[in-house]
Amino acid sequence: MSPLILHCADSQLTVSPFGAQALSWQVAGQERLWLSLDADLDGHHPIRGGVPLCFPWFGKADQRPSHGFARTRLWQVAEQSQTDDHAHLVLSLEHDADTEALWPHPFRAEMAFTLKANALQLALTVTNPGLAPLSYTAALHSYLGTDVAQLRITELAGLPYHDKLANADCLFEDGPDAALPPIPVDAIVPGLSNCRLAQGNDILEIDNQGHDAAVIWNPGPDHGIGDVHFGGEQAFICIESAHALTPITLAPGQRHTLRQTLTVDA
Ligand code: TA6
Repeated sequence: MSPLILHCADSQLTVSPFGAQALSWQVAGQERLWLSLDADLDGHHPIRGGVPLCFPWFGKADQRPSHGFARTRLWQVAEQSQTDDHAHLVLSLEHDADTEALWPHPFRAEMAFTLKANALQLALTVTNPGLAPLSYTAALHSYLGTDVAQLRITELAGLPYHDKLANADCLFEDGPDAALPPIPVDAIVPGLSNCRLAQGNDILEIDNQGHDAAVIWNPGPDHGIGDVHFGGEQAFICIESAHALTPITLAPGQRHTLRQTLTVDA
């Protein structure tokens, strides 16, 4: 279960087959993802940080694991290739007796990672191999490294969102002094496709596709989450490409791809 490492030019991606989870993405030596110092890497529990996959459901579910089982399953290598301008890896997961005990549906999931010199493309494709419709929700739950004290995602200004903390529909503040987002935050933002994390001249572009919402999450300092190391919440914001508002329903043989592309502006 050793991590898989991809290289392209000056960038490096580390992926855990457990959960098909990106753990580290470095561009010119600078880490772009956040991984908790207290992350549990024993291959039994969700790994806190990187890009966990939420599938076949997003969020909590009675008696079943939060965010589904994809992040706690061992995925298989389905494809691996390398050219001058990108490295490509596809991991796959199919239904079996264990997944059917939690979710009685046939499925095939493929998680593709494409690493370019200054970009990382993430794509979760789910195919319905069965004879009945298949419905699911999903997210690419990216933990992006940032200094929360300086964080300001201007694309959120004035947008409507569902506040999971308050269980209320709200609007993000607008205006020059708006805290965007206020921390702690657990916001489902319908339709948001593009935003950027900017710190001085350093800009990370986030582009979501095949989603119905972006989810913005940071638990704030009083989180009490055992595997977020002390003070760790100051160094990340989750910006997720999610299909969380309504389920995706696939007819037999149909497939859907949920994407997120992260680009470091040169
Ligand atoms: O995507 C935001 C969220 O669903 C939050 O509600 C929060 O609980 C977070 O994910 C982390 O969930 P986890 O199950 O990984 O602790």
